[in-house]
Formats: sequence, C-alpha cells, structure tokens
Amino acid sequence: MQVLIVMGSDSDIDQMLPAVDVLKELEVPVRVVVASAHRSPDRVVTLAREARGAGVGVVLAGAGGAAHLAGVIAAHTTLPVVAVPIAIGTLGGVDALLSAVQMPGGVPIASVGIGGARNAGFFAAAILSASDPALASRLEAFRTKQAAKVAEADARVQTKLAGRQS
Ligand code: RP5
Repeated sequence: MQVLIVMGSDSDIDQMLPAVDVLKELEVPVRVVVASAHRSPDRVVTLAREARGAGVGVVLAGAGGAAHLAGVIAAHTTLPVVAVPIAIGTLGGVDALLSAVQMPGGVPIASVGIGGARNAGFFAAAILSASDPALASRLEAFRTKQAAKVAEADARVQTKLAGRQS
C-alpha cells in the first residue's frame, strides 16, 4: 500500500522531506503532491475521495498556519490521516498543531509534533505494518539498529567520563 503525502504549499517541502526519506528507507511506496485546502479545495477533495481506490493506506498532510489540510482530507476519506504541523510564521507551528488536535468528534486525525515529518513517516509505516509482515520486519530491523546506536553513544560517553564517576 502507498502513502500519500499532501502538502499545502511547495514552501513546505523541506520540512516534509524527512517523511519521504523514512518511507523510502522502509521501502514504502510514496506519492507526494501539493494541494491546498484553501487555495485549491477541489483538488484536495478529489485527492481525498480517490485515495483509497488508488491504493493509498495512509495520508500524511503537512501544512502551516491555519492548517486545515489534514482535517479537510479526513472529511472526505475514512483512511487514517496524520497531520504534520509545519513551523512557519509568528506562531512557529503552534497554530498548525492546535488546528490538528482539535478536530470535531467523528472525524479524527492524528498529529505528530511541530516539524515532525520524520516521525510521521515512521507512524505511517507502523499503520501499514499491521497488515504487512515484511514491512513490520523492516521496522523491527530499524529499531534494532537504532538501539545499537544508543549503546554506541553510551560507550562513547563512558569513555569520556572515565575516572570521573564514583
Ligand atoms: C499553508 O500556508 C501551507 O501549508 C504553508 O505552510 C503556508 C504558507 O504557504 P505559502 O504562502 O508559502 O504558499 O497553507
């Protein structure tokens, strides 16, 4: 199954790229499009309505400011939608985060933290892994590698601290 990544503007691309990279690393097919809930609402509705039929399993929606993209997509599909609040402007992404986490009952979306595209990629993969054992194994392998890096970091710190701990 594919992950559809929608962003409200091409200015969001740098903050959304980590999601693309994570999903590529996990061998999850991705389609990335720009569509704005405010500036191109018809395009957003069409994308959302056609997503399931197009083989999409999860939608990631990155937007900043008055970020209605994820919510509007969720209004037009029953697929899981994950918001990525983009850090822009005076409020630095708090506005987008609050827009995402205050959805009306019956139309839920999930949200990662501000600028959390990397985790959105992992979360999308985790959702798809529920019905894809090969993807579950790749996620497991990533976690094992990640834990090994923490052990290496600890070893470096222990070396640096040698003789300074009681
Ligand atoms: C949002 O408005 C977009 O997702 C973007 O984060 C923000 C600013 O868009 P631009 O003015 O840079 O196109 O809808």
